Amino acid sequence: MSLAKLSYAERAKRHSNASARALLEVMERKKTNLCVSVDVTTKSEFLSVVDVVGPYICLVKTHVDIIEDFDHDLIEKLRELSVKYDFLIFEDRKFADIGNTVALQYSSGVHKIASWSHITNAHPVPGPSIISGLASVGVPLGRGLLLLAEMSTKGSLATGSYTEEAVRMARANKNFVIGFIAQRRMDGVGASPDESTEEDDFLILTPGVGLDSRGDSMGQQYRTPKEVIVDSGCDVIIVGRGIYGKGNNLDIQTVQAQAERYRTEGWNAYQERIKG
Ligand code: S5P
Repeated sequence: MSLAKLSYAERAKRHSNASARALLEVMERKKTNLCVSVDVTTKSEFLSVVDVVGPYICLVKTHVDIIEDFDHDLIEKLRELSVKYDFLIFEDRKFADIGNTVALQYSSGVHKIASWSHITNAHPVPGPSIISGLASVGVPLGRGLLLLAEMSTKGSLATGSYTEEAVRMARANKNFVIGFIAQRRMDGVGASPDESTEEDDFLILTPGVGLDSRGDSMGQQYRTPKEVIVDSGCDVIIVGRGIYGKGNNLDIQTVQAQAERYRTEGWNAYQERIKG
């Protein structure tokens, strides 16, 4: 049976990585495959968005380096909200350096990402050493890594053999690499004809999702939850501005209504996929 037909609950049992399992379990428990990307620049806006979208999401995606008044109290409050509303945390750090440097960037500095973020991501561009560098910090903490196998932007270079190589790197590191940031399922991608990939179960988290717009003026491209979940077989929809608008005039009631709307669209699409 194709993995895309299995329920999130069934897939949770196939994962030994604690973060992958926890994410699939929370998706099933809360009936949501919505991840909200909270790309706002102040602590108070950040916490008000998370507080209002909390009930509708499985995952909060952060860019902590854009928050002007970042401090560890913000992380404490985010952790409290993640317990209160039952969601996981994904710092979208997009690591891209040599193993030794990324291990330091992941564990140390102002943000100490590994200490609070269940999931993070990396560009495969440096090759497998980026995975071993990050794994030296993340594996002992039960963290999970996503590789950017594709991107949502116009003219992205992450295509063809680059994407295939990313999937091969993931297959060789399944204890830590739990899936991809990508635009479609990656089942069998880059495998040699005699290689069995049936045991693979990579999570596909997909940004570039919007119901009211097809893109922005800086190369972003949007598809609907149905296109992403049903047509392309992805697992989690990542939505930013579709939910909180431009961020400079947050209307909390609209944010809540949009989160509810995307949650419903994403979950209906998933049900159509597993039943269809
Ligand atoms: O290919 C990608 C990968 C990522 S992680 N395209 C993306 O847009 N992202 C991130 O998803 C991006 O950094 C941003 O935080 C979010 C999309 O935001 P939106 O406002 O366009 O929905």
